[in-house]
Amino acid sequence: SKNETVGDSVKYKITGIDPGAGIMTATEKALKEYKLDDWELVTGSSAAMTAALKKAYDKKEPIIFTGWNPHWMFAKYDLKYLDDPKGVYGEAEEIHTIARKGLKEDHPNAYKVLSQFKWSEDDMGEVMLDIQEGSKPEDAAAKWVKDNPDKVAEWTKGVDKVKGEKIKLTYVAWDSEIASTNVMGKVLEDLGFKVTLTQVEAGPMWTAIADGSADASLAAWLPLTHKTYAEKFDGKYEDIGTSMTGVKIGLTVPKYMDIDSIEDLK
Ligand code: PBE
Repeated sequence: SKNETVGDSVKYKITGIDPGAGIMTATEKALKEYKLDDWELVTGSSAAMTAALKKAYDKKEPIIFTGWNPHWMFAKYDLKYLDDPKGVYGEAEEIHTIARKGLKEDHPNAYKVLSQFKWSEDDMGEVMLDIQEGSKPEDAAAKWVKDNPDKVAEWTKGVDKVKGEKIKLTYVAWDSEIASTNVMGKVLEDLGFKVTLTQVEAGPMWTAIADGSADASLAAWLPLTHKTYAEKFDGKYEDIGTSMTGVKIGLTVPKYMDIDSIEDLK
């Protein structure tokens, strides 16, 4: 109806993802700082969130959700971030590669590739879209690696092949990290490593790097998104490279919604 508020139209719910994600912590903080006391952040998963987005979008219904880029959803739908005048979601974020202590000594060649890993939002977007359109993550990754020998050559510069050294990468089932982790897995495999990709929640992912049960993760978003984890495990992991800059998290809505700022949710 005409007098219906945005809150009424979405039942005061923000569609979230897995509870360990940094964007969930940031959103709880946003609800406090913007005094959105009536609002609830609903926990779920990346897959459930994008399914809810598709459902709403197809009917032009309102939805407010925890978005980030790089993500294929911005290629597929017309979306916008809500302005965040209080800066709760930080400025430009970066994706970092973190490793367990001792990786450099134990697996110098893996360490070198991981620390040289760097790609663009468009690169990652190709892999993500391919997966979204139905390819298996490992197939999409293999295709990208085959189609991008120059990039792979930069990451593997000065790296020697090995014979069956075991490397364990850990990640969370975020679309962006499914893409990056599978690509790196393929690159390491091509170098002769026996690679295991272990999918866990964000807390266990950071814990595995800190206690050495996993070798590396490409899924650390800093400085803000994973600040709590970085502080908790300070001194127990190594930050060995930045794979992407200028990434972002924030509350996101379809462009057909008539709001522009988190303050409009009041
Ligand atoms: N994300 C994707 C993660 C980091 C990568 C933005 C959903 C998070 O919020 O922790």
